[in-house]
Amino acid sequence: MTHIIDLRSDTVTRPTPAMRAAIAAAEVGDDIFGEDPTVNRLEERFAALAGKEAALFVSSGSQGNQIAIKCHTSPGDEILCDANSHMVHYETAAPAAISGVAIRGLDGDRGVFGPEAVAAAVRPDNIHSPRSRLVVIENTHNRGGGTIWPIEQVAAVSRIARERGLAIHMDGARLFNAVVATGIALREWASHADSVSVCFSKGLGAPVGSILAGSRDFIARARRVRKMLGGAMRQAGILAAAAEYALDHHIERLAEDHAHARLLASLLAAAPGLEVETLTPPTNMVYFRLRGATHAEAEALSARWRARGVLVNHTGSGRFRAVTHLDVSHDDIRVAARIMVEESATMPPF
Ligand code: TLP
Repeated sequence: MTHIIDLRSDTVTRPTPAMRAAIAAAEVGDDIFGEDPTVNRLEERFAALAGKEAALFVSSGSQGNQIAIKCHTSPGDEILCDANSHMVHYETAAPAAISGVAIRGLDGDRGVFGPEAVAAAVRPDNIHSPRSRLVVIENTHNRGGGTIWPIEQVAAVSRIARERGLAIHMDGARLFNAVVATGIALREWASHADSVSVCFSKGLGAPVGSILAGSRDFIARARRVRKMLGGAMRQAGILAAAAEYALDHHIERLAEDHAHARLLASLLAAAPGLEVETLTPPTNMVYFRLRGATHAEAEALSARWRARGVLVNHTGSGRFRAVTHLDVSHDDIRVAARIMVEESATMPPF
């Protein structure tokens, strides 16, 4: 059987035997009664790590973002975020559907925008305008290339947002990748935001779950919204145990994923037909294109890779994303790169 090397996302990891043992041993209770000791411990621990008063375990990164938006806004408000954000492209227009808010997409540089963009986008207090209410920072930035926001830029955006009376939410689905790559602590990143969400089910290798942190009052409201969305769970400790295991064992190793991404970028850059966007990817994502190819041609190449056991995400219009994670080894990266380069060489020049 072909050995599959799955680079479509860091969401594809499966729990390790040790993580499964932690899941099996988890002490549980009914979390809607507030009686799951493992969930309670995870929430307290994460709140402390993030320097916030409280935290809430949620089912997914999207749910964490949407709960945050609903708690920070009222219908008719507007939120500001980079135009290439996850919540713009991949959350099914949930801000409009769930919170009744509009999104104003800012023109960031690989997902990063500055205080001047926020200042220019904040609406005047005028009965014609939506009320600008929330700024969302995605860090690391997915479609931007796994980009890490410079911490000074986070601080500057946060400062202007607060001056203008806007709240700040950080979509930190992969914030631990930024922590490991920069050495800047989670609480420092989070200090510039009113709420922060982090995923356990991506590079950290847990099967399910994300967490949202903020003030005590914010999290009390978030708990109600989570219930409204059908996201309150019962013996969720079996999932929280995996998340706790990930906090204990899978953070430092993200550095390996980053090294693998750099290796992959350098190997792919050697192929004449492939155009790698960043030779030194900042975290665990490599974005590249098949030079001059149409969407259909890129799909054809992706099918050839798949036939040889290498799965890569074609994000559209000839742009590919390969993501490194816990389930791909150094050798896998070398094998995958060789197959990708060989197959791309069989494509006609476009
Ligand atoms: N991203 C997924 C896909 O949805 C694209 C991926 O494979 O990268 N914020 C960011 C920045 C994300 O990248 C994602 C997931 C989420 C939020 C949502 O997390 P989930 O999938 O748990 O809802």
